[in-house]
Amino acid sequence: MSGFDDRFAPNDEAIISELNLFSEQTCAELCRRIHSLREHWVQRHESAPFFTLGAASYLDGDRYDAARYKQEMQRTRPLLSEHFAEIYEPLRLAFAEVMAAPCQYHPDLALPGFHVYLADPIFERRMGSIHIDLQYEQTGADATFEVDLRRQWSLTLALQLPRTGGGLRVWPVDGYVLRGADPEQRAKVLAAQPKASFHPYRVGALAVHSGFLFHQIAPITTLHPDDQRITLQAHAIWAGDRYLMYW
Ligand SMILES: O=C(O)CCC(=O)C(=O)O
Ligand SMILES: [Fe+2]
Repeated sequence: MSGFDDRFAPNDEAIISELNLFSEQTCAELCRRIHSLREHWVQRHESAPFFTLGAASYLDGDRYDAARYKQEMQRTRPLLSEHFAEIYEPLRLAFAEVMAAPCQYHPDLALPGFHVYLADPIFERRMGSIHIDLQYEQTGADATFEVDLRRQWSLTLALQLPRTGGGLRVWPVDGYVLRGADPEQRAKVLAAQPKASFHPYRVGALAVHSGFLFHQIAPITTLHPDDQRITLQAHAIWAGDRYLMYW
């Protein structure tokens, strides 16, 4: 195998890799389009302005409701395909090229979609949990494909970032081996580790990581009233002879 897989195996020190994919102009246009579809956003926080556009296995998946991921996928797929057709092919092809392996979308898995955070003081404190990415287990597709759970990648492409920037906090702890541990034990291991490092995103660049190191969306340093954090979100998992790309 070549490319990313060699250099960014789980536990590798090189945590996040970056690939320039879209121009700032394209990203701005994509954000305008995302806003024009606002009636289709789903609010994911009880009060704060955190939304998604598209079906997300970690939010709509099996863990909550076996039918919801499918329903949300069916509701949003035509919308995403129609309005974002030009991003899915470049994303898939770029990933396939760096991985030197085929990659496909599949009708049983949701297309990559979007996280949208609008300005709110709460996001200076916290924007998301400390977690690892085990999304695939929530898709309900595990019976359909034979996948290698350990060979997966998490992809984020920033389309718009807060004025003070945005990115990911990453702890050098492989959470996969701790996935069965109780929260107390996990917290103990995390507390014993060095501080998280901060990995800034750049607008238009695709950030790729294994998803297995504990990570968390970095809070906004200083909020500005017009701040927005809009990202394209995807995961890829190895299915024997190709990667499946989904959300
Ligand atoms: O938005 C991001 O920067 C990453 C979000 C994330 O970690 C996830 O959705 O699993
Ligand atoms: Fe994640």
